[in-house]
Amino acid sequence: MVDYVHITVRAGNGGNGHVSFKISRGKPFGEADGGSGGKGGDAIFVPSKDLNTLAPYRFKKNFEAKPGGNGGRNNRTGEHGEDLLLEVPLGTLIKDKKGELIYDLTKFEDRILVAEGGKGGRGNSHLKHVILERKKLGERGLIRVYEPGESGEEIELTLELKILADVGLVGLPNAGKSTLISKLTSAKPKVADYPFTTLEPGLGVMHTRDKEIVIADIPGLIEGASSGKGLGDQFLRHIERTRLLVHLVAVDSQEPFKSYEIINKELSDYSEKLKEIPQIICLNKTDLVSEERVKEIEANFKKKKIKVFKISALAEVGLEELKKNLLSHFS
Ligand SMILES: Nc1nc2c(ncn2[C@@H]2O[C@H](COP(=O)(O)OP(=O)(O)O)[C@@H](O)[C@H]2O)c(=O)[nH]1
Ligand SMILES: [Mg+2]
Repeated sequence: MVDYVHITVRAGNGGNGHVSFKISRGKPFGEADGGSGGKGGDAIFVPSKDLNTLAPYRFKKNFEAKPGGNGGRNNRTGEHGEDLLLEVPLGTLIKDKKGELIYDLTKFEDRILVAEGGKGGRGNSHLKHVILERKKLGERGLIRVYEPGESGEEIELTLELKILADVGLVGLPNAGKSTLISKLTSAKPKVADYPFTTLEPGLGVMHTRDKEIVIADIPGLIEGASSGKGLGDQFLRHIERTRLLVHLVAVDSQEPFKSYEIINKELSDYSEKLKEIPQIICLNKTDLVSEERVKEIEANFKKKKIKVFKISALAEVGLEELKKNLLSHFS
């Protein structure tokens, strides 16, 4: 998954000022009437609802806004160069070359200007004082003065994605995370009977009457993930900013409680922050084992004073109660 890139962004140059003269009676040399250049386009970051990786920046590394148009005769000002809109997922951190944070895009309304377009140069109609000055100094004939446009700003940036979700979905591969997110939200992730089907965090939005809750499915967590094993460590940073974790444990596994502990160890090994996020524990796939077995597993959790929800994501059993509890964390 692409969630860390270096790019160079350049704003547009300003347009050049124009030199022209309007000939009229009594003005044998004409009157300066060249317009000024337009401002170069700005480079602006905007969050996009359609992106959840930085993939658009994987191969293309240089981005440039349009230059301003040159001034024209008849005092015509050049066109404003088109701004460059750089679309990134919500939760993108924009950092400078040294790694200093410039901005953290956390709202869809955010508009972050990172490089400003160059000012247009003045045309000769705006430089009459210069022409006069030079005439006074004895210059004869047509005096052709104009200013070139200023260069647009250029900046080297690092983009780093830390997905912004309200809820993170964790659990060993095959626990049923993709299945659950597809039932709770309108997301349509790949579901398969083998680990590592999902190679990027899946995002889904759960709609309620008055809220939208974003859920991120964090794939690839296995033992050792926090120290780089498997793919999970790449995804762990994406749940650092969630307020709640839904932790799925498949009851048809050999030792469900151990699966639970493995994930928690990876979370706390990765960061103190992850350890502190409240969890809703779900025993999933209850349709696959006997009721006695489910009770037995539940008892293991109870011994440690851990409340569990019993669900079957696939058969959609227990999901309403889970939803209700989940929502209570956000009211
Ligand atoms: N019987 C049963 N199978 C399930 C349930 N939830 C998920 N599965 C199956 O378990 C496999 C792995 O599910 P998936 O959602 O891809 O797990 P993930 O790796 O955690 O994303 C798939 O074959 C799912 O159909 C469930 O509640 N009951
Ligand atoms: Mg999955």
